[in-house]
Order: sequence, then C-alpha cells, then structure tokens
Amino acid sequence: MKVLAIVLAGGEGKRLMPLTADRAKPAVPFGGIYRLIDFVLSNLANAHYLQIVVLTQYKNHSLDRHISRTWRLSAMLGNYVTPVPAQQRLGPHWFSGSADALFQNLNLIYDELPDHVIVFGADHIYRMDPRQMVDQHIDSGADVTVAAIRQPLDLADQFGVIETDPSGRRIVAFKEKPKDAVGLADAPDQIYASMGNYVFKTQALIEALREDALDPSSRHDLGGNIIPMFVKSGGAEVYDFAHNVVPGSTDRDRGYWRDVGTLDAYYEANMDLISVHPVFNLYNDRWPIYTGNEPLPPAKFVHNEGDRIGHALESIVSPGVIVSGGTALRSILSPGVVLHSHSHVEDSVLMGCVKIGRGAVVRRAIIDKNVVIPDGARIGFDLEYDSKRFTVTRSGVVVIGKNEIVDR
Ligand code: ADQ
Repeated sequence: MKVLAIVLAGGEGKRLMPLTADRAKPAVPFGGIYRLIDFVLSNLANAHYLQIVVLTQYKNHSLDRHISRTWRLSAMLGNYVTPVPAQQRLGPHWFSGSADALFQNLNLIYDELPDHVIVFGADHIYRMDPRQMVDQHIDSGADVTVAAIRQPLDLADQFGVIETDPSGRRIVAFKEKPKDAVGLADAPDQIYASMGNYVFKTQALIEALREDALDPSSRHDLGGNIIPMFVKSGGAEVYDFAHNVVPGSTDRDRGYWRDVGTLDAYYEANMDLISVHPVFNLYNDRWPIYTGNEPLPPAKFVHNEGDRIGHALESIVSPGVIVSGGTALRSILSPGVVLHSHSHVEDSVLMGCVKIGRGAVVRRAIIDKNVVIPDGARIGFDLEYDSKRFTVTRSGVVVIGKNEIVDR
C-alpha cells in the first residue's frame, strides 16, 4: 500500500503576529529548540511515512532552510521531505486556499502514484501515530477520513465542526468555522472539531480537486469546500483522535493536541512543557520529536560578583544558554539566551539569542529572537505602557517581535 504525505505549511498565521512578521507560521520556534513543523514531520517519520512533500507559500525562507538543513532523509532509499513553494502567480490569486495549493501540485501525486494521500496541517503540537488513522481509512473504504477531537463549544468558530451519524463514524455535516454551532448531545459544551488532518483515496482526491478548480464560487479551501463535497456524496468518515495510542505515552499526555493559532494558545502550549509532570512530554524517546540546530556549547550557570548564583527552576534550558547571576523561573530559554546579573525572568518564553540586561525583570512575556532587554528594564508589569510599545495579548502576555529595539 503506497502512501504519499503532503504537509500544508503555507498558512499566513496573522493571529500570531508579530512572531509571523517575517516567517511562516510552521517555522515559528517552539519549546526552545523546535519549530512548529517538527511535530507533524516527526509524527510522519516515526510512522515510517517517508515520502513527504511540504507545500509552502507565505514568507517561506526560514521554513525552507529549516527543512532542507534538518529533514534530510535517506535519498538512496527513496525517502524525502521536499519543500515545494507556491507557484509565483501574479494578481489577487497569489495567496490561494489549501485546495488550490494541492491542485497546483497534482503533478507530485501523479509522480508517485500512491494509493492514499495523507494531507496534514503543519501548525499543531501533538503526538499521533498516523498509521492507526490510515488503517481505519483503508478498512472502512471511505473516500476521505478526517481526524477529529473534542473541543470547547466557544471555540467552534475556529474549527471545522463535524456531525456524525449515530454510528459515530460517517460524517453527515461539516461546517467550516460556524458562528452558530451547537454542542454535542452527550456534552453540550463541546463540539467535535476537525484537526485539519485528512487521509484521501488518491483517485477521489484528484477528482474532487479537479471539480473544485472549475467552480468559480469556491474559495478552494479543504475545510470550506472539499470536505463538504465528500460529505454530500456520503464518502467521508471521522477518525477519533481519542483512540490514537503512541508508544511511550502515558495517561497524562495521551490525547494532547494544541492548535497554536493565537498568541495566547502558543504561550499556553509552551507552558505545558515545563511542569514536573508535563502534559506534553518531550522526553518520550519511543516517539521522538526531531529537530536540528546549530552546534552550540552546553548551557552554563555561573556565579556573578560573588553574591548571586545564576539559576533556573521549572524551566527548559537549551544549549548555548548562559545564566550569569540571573534567575529564570517557569520559563523557556532557547539557544544562546543570556541572563545577566540580578536579572529575573518568570513565566516567559525567550527565543534564540535574547539577552536580558543586568537587573532587568521580565514577567509573562514572549520575546522573539535577538531582542536585547536593557539593564534595569521592566517588562510585563505596566501593561498599559507595554501595550504602547509591544503587542499585549488578551490574557496579558507581552510579545516583543524579532530584532525589536527595546528602550528602558
Ligand atoms: P485553518 O488552520 O484555519 O483551519 P487554513 O488556513 O486553510 O485553515 O490552514 C490549514 C493548513 O493549511 C495550515 O497548516 C496552513 O499552514 C496550510 N495552508 C493554508 N493555505 C495554504 C496554501 N495555499 N498552501 C499551503 N498550505 C496552506 C483548518 C481546517 C479546519 C480545522 C483546523 C484545525 O480548515 O477545518 O478545524 O484547520 O486547526
């Protein structure tokens, strides 16, 4: 049974601004050393789906570079992860929907002639064994199988919302981001949400994409147009993510899935990594999350001026970090971060090479690459002042964009 995997990585990620100001959403750094796209690619690689095409589009430079440097599978064995940038078409159609991206790249499917095509999104944090979904898809004979998970009703307008027949398997309605969703019969405050991960019979996918391409009223969107077409013809089934079991997982992290579509969700997903018993366990070596970084020296914690030892508690500390007389609490310190003496960082995500000046204090912040926080500065205390110079999220997290100059 031949399977081709296509990862959709062209989303603009407007709601993650400023983190997506000059990088595609799937290239946004996460958890110190990873990028968002590493999670889906690791799930596919661990399942031995090793022919993978990544469709890129928006600001794809750092994404392409990350994929081509890190995701180098054995070409001799016919394995690959290939980034494919969108066609540079002129005019208003340059940014097109996900179905159009697949249609434009049908040649990649013809080249491989797979029996089934996996189409997965690129911006979720989770572990999943996709073989279990593919097995169900093959057994049921469905044209398309859509992975689904229960989510709170008040988030319905961010998801494709699925209704099934009484068997719980056949999809009878699929509404993309509805404003008027109703809760499930057995849990009125929940909906059944599409995870944006699909498995298609190859021929059925090709026919649907061709039909959609001819429809001038279509937005050429998988969730908005293609899946509803399959629902109408009766060929769409649901795969319940709650049944997925990944080797090495525990009761605590089984079923974990985060859509990091907003800055607050991104912040919370980072914080999910750092408790003593994390709800997402990076240390499960039976289903590793792969990534690649520059070789850097080990992290070090040093004494400074004899009165204070640099330390970090309940934190993730990456290679190349120097904590020199400062303290970090419940934080993510990415490669090359430096905390100078008497500085204090808590409940924060510091991306690569952020420098925290002497005596500076940072609370509940996301600070993107290369930002220098000057000596004595205070971030996250006066949110009114912070919101004049930075982005402040609904829940009060201060976000400072890449390379931004910060005054005291
Ligand atoms: P969204 O994520 O809002 O909802 P979309 O913006 O189409 O839908 O993005 C889906 C995936 O496709 C993302 O990984 C994105 O990066 C990528 N993408 C979008 N346009 C692309 C293009 N032209 N080329 C390449 N890649 C592109 C989707 C589904 C919902 C589901 C949620 C789950 O539509 O039904 O509930 O995902 O998060």
